[in-house]
Amino acid sequence: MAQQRIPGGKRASRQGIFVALHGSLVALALLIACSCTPRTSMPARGIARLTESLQVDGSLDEPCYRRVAPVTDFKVASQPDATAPTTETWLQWNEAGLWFAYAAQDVAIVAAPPTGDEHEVDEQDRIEIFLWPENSQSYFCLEIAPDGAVHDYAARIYRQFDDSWTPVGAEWAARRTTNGYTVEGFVPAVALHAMGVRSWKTGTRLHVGLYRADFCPEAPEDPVWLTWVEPNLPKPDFHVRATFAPVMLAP
Ligand SMILES: [Ca+2]
Ligand SMILES: [Ca+2]
Repeated sequence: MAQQRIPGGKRASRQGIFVALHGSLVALALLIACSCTPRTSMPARGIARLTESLQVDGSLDEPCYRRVAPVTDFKVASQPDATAPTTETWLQWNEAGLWFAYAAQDVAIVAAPPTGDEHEVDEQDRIEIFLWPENSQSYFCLEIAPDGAVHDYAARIYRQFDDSWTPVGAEWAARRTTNGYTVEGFVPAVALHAMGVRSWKTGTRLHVGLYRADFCPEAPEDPVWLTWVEPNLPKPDFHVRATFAPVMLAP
């Protein structure tokens, strides 16, 4: 499998892992240091409290999407001079759980309806959200494509994947728009507790990775990988703790 597919899905080849491990001393140092939970040196970004009802239907027409500022500062992984395609991500919370949404501009969508093989998402445009609870050895990954195909899995450093994981009670929906696609999702508090989030209330901290893969039909082996936090690796790889950011549930 091509090394370009390293960041998201599980199909990292031995060759891909070899490339990541030998890319540079920086990469090696990062990987060796990745034995437990993420760094907390970065200031935690507040997750807004959701104050209205949301329908998880993929349509971002609720007022909160105009009121709450989305994350927009995505970077193209391992390409410091490249401009990322416009991507907006909203994170919100309430007692029920965590709510997330993406609006992705994409002029050439590569996607297919869901099938029984969640790894078909590996070759599709998709948004990705990874959740890493405090003091956890595991983190949890959702990858959602424009036509609703989903790959959900639990993971440990380094690239130990468990595809059997699924967040009980979670909801998500995706739809194509005039200039790309949107995804809306919800992870209930009971699923967050099952992941190891000990409390779900104002002040709770966790680590979040926000990503996107943008494929082009003409170059299916060479997607653009977007990340909220750029780990500055020689090749894109999102399964390292340096791509996670600390967040905190705001009052
Ligand atoms: Ca909605
Ligand atoms: Ca695309």
